[in-house]
Amino acid sequence: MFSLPDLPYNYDALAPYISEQIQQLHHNKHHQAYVNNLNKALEKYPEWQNKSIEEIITSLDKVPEDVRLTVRNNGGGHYNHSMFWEMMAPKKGNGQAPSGTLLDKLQHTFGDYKTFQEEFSTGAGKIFGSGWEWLVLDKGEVKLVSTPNQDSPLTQGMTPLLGLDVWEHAYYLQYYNVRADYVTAWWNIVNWDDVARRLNTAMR
Ligand code: MN3
Repeated sequence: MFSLPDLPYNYDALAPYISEQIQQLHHNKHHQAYVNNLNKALEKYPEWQNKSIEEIITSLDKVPEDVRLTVRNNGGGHYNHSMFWEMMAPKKGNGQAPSGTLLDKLQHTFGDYKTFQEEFSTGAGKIFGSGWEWLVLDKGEVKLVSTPNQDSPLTQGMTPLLGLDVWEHAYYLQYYNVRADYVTAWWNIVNWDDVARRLNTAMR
């Protein structure tokens, strides 16, 4: 059975960019609900309960049909949010920026870091309704993809390196309808060490 992972920092650690109130609700209510709904959906399928969430997300087509959509939405929600908490970190002194292999990859695809940031932000702004903007590793190169709802790039064989939740529950209490302000603020708390670690693991 799946359980809610602890946040790797305090609920107020990402303020002022993401408020404590949003973090409390997002983690304790929304993420917890995905975990609860996933466990409930798998209740009568014990052979699926012992699989890792990655195994489930990469083999949704084999999940029993009567719970497949529930597992796709709630398993995806659990997987995406478990990563999302790690992909953020309290802002350090002079901010953080990608370096090393990660920076090389970004420059190869986008030309420079600033262009990557602009294209990612534009992608996040264009998502209609609820979904995620992602930087992924696909066939050895980094690129941007958007997914609707709680779908994961992992299901399509790509490795998520950095993801931004643009569901209204992720920002509305603080930024109201202005998603662009949330996206701009979020860059301050991207955990580049975590992104680099995911890239290095995926390239092994
Ligand atoms: Mn969310």
